[in-house]
Amino acid sequence: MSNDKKIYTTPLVRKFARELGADISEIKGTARQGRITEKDIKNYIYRELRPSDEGKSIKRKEIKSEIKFIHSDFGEVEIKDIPRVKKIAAPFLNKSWSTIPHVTHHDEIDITEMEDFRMKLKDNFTGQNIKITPLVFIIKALVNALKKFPSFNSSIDDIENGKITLKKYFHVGIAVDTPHGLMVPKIRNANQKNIKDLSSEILEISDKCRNLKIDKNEFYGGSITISSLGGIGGSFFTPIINYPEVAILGVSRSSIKQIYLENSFQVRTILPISLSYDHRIIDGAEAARFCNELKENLGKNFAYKLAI
Ligand code: CAO
Repeated sequence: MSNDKKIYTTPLVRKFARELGADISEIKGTARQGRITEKDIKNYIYRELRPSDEGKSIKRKEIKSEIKFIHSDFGEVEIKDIPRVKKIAAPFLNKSWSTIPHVTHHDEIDITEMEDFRMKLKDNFTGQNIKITPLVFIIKALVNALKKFPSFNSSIDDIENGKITLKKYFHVGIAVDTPHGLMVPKIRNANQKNIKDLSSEILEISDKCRNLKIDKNEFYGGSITISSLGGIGGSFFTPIINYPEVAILGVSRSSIKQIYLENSFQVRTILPISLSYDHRIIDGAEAARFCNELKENLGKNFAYKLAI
């Protein structure tokens, strides 16, 4: 207790503070002449002893270095409900972030030829230009890479028994931004679909998500997830693995850059990617090789083959 501050209160309130383990010298009284009331003690406890995740109290000392104020102490605030979808997703994100040792590998892919090809795509019947986003090619490239690197298409939810589940299917999750929050429906058997099918399926599932028409079973049973911010912007980020998957591919917005290639500067279209992976099962070298494979699959020689 500090000696240089006179404390005005009743013995009963002092006892109340002692019982709750509150240091009365730290409490600001709100009654006349700064007198401390029982309500001041309660408010102080409310601020200092916030419930933990399990609903139990954390000891005051443990959180002393954390929040020492409430936001409304500093000005007007508004308390709103967190959207339902975000509330549902929160424990999954928590589990992933707190239990998976994430590493994110960043890389850049030269997609100049792929983009030329994509811009020239025409409908076979009408001859009209068709609009297919880079994401569709990325799905194709990713599936090809998964075939070569099966550990990226796995789950290790039975780690205690030392077991890994390798999936023989290719169900690619697509993170969809909706007004209700992020949703991750799956494109089932992406290996069996051509770019046109994939393109219309992305439109269909993202539309269903945005209109809350998607079946919740579509959120389960994935191989790997793509989180594409390419339509929005940015270069490089650290996507959180969609548990129980072991990797997620973050895609940012491509840009035109001058690159030194074959003894000269050339203008190329460069796609930034960020691959987060579970370091318990995937090593850094494997992640780098996986990204090299993606580069091959989206690079000069592969765009045409993948499109078929
Ligand atoms: N680089 C440059 N341009 C890109 C691009 C990229 N990597 N990816 C898409 N684009 C372009 C598209 O070609 C399209 O261009 P036009 O308007 O000229 O035709 C435009 O950006 C918009 O594309 P899109 O976002 O509508 O379509 P998509 O197939 O790329 O993505 C979907 C579909 C569902 C993934 C997307 O709408 C979406 O929701 N993205 C957000 C995902 C997200 O929030 N991730 C973060 C998760 S972690 O919190």
